Amino acid sequence: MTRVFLRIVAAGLLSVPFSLSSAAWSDGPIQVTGAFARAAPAGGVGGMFLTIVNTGPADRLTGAASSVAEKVELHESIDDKGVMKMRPVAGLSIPAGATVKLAPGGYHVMMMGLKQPLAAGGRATVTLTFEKAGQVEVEAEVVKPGAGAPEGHSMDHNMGHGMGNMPGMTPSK
Ligand SMILES: [Cu+2]
Repeated sequence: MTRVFLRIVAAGLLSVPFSLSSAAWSDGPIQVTGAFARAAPAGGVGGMFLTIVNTGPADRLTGAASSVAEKVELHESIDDKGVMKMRPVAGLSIPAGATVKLAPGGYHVMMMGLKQPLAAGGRATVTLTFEKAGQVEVEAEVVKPGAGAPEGHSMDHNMGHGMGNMPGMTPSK
């Protein structure tokens, strides 16, 4: 009796640090930080940007979904002879131990057919799907249209969709 009881207490104590140290988004090897989305009207499209930190084996981001949008796609912004365009990508590889940034001018999560406006100061939630890590929920802060990351995060560039010249743009891989 006593031994069993002690074992249960020990298990309880051991589980506490784990639950405390798990990040807000995921307790797996994939962590998402610095997520922000740009304000957009209902019916429109909204871009979301974030940083994926992979402490585990190589993985692949294969899709995204959100209750605030009809459809969510993974997009890549490309500079087509000086004109910024974007195109859907099937997935994004997340190498083992890598940090992958989805930032303005590069990859992003595109929320299409917004069911409600994304208002600056609000929040938007998407669920990312990874091949190995499964689903990771991300809550993003909504910033003004065309804005970069909220204060406290540093971003190299601050370009939106449909903007022309992007000197020194480096695709985020
Ligand atoms: Cu896009």
